[in-house]
Amino acid sequence: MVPAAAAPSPFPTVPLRPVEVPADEAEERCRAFHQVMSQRRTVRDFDPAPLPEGVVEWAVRTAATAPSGANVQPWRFVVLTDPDRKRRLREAAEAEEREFYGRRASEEWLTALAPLGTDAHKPFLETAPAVIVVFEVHKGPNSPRPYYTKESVGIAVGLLVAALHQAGLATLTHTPSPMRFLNEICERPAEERAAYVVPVGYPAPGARVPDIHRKPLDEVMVRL
Ligand code: IYR
Repeated sequence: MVPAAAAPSPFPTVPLRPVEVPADEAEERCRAFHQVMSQRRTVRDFDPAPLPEGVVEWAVRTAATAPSGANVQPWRFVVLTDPDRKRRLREAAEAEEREFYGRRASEEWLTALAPLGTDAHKPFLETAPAVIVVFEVHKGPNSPRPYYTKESVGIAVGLLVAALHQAGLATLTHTPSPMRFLNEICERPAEERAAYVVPVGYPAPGARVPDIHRKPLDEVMVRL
């Protein structure tokens, strides 16, 4: 049977403009992208050198191409470069982290973190030339109700990190908790809730990272 044609949408549509890649080049394109992304590492030791012109803007534009629930695009990216604001951010984040490492974290959690070498000191919040604070935008006087907010913002941050990485920049997805203090530092209204703090910069010369590895494909993919 011939499937019935879909009813025309009463809302405006435009032709899709697909990225055209010959099928016999698709695997190579995926492999090349994987090669670049497999070099991404979370970095905690930044060079204070400023970022090249335009990089943050293009990376945020890329992040904002992410799919989002009902196309609400419930994100806001606050780029902090001012040393005084970064210092305030570091002080407030370190106060939260002292609570976390000193009291709130379970032994199990601290054991899981041990190979990463993290502690309550967050000098990278000042040394990185830029810190992008990513907010979820909830319903407010000027913003509609979002849907699948965490999923949407998570995908956007993935694209942000990928865009910066392929431009040669290092990032760290830092998640202080709770994050309410960020509204004041970033001058954002109550309906915006910080979800990620992403220091960005070149890695410090000689920076080292934990000797940890990614799971092989057969541990992460199931084919049925
Ligand atoms: N937010 C803390 C703790 C922390 C938690 C996880 I899960 C990590 O993968 C890394 C750190 C901190 O930033 O130190």
